[in-house]
Amino acid sequence: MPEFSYPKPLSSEITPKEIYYSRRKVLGVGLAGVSVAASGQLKAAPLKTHTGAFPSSLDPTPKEFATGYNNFYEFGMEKDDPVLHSGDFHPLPWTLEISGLVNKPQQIDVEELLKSKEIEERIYRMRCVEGWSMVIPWDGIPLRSLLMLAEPLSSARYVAFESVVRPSEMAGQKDGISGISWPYVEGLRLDEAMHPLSLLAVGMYGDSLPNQNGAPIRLVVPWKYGFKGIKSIQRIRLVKDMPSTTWNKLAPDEYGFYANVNPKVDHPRWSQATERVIGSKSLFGEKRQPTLMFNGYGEQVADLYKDMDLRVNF
Ligand SMILES: Nc1nc2c(c(=O)[nH]1)N[C@H]1C(S)=C(S)[C@@H](COP(=O)(O)O)O[C@H]1N2
Ligand SMILES: [Mo]
Repeated sequence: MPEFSYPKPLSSEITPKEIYYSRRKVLGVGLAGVSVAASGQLKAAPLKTHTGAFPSSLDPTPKEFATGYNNFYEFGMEKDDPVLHSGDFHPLPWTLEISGLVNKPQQIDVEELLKSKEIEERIYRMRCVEGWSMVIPWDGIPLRSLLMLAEPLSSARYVAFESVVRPSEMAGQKDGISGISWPYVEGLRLDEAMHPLSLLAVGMYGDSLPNQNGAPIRLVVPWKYGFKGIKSIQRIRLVKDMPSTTWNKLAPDEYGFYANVNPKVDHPRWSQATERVIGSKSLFGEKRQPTLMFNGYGEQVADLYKDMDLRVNF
């Protein structure tokens, strides 16, 4: 049992791809099998979505990759564990709590939120710290809209997020193998959380979120590594001090609080200069492309960090 595992660079990084895929049967025949086996749990419901403030011409990753190749350690540590083992998870009804340093604490009924006319589509790049990427069309509500409802106090400086704890429905919370102490927790500085790009997604590809992607509501912060995008959120608290975060607790020298995508700051065990494009094909197999500073969102977010040394605050 590994003491802690994440970004062990996954077997997919260290074994030749062909072997990895045939072993896990993630792709090809295996993937088709997965979608059939899992179709019972997807129960995707179409959402009313409109193109919002940030239209994009990026080409989305084929849906079967975005919903079949996942990190969601509550359901296991392999990329196909979430799609294979999240079928017993029941995301609705769901109450999202917003509390802490606010004037008006909120209990948000996510079933109601799913009917909201404010749901917009955001096609975002998604870069995992493990060195792979996708482009995902999310449907959601800007995080700032919900935070504003709660009216943060001036003493609030950070936002702390907590995922659900349900060992009876989440095998990875029962077996203890990952070494994570549940709930999975994440955090943002308040100005990052209020940035218009920060999204609470309730859907993807025009339908409600599949369990494996963080149903019924998850965070998406496109200029940061994927692990900041905490799934199946139950509680959001406005706080004074920097909250602790799951991967930072496990390996503080490898995963910082900020986790901004940065091709010039390598992970201690691998380079962050390029990324595997999941679901892509070239003559030579999967494509690799250069990783962009702030994952390509520098124009919108660089100002948030103008006085910071990004090597120290990685
Ligand atoms: N609760 C929870 N949230 C999580 C994770 C997790 O294991 N548990 N994994 C993170 C990581 S490492 C990534 S890359 C993204 C993956 O999101 P996706 O599977 O929807 O692509 O979810 C993040 N959110
Ligand atoms: Mo990740």
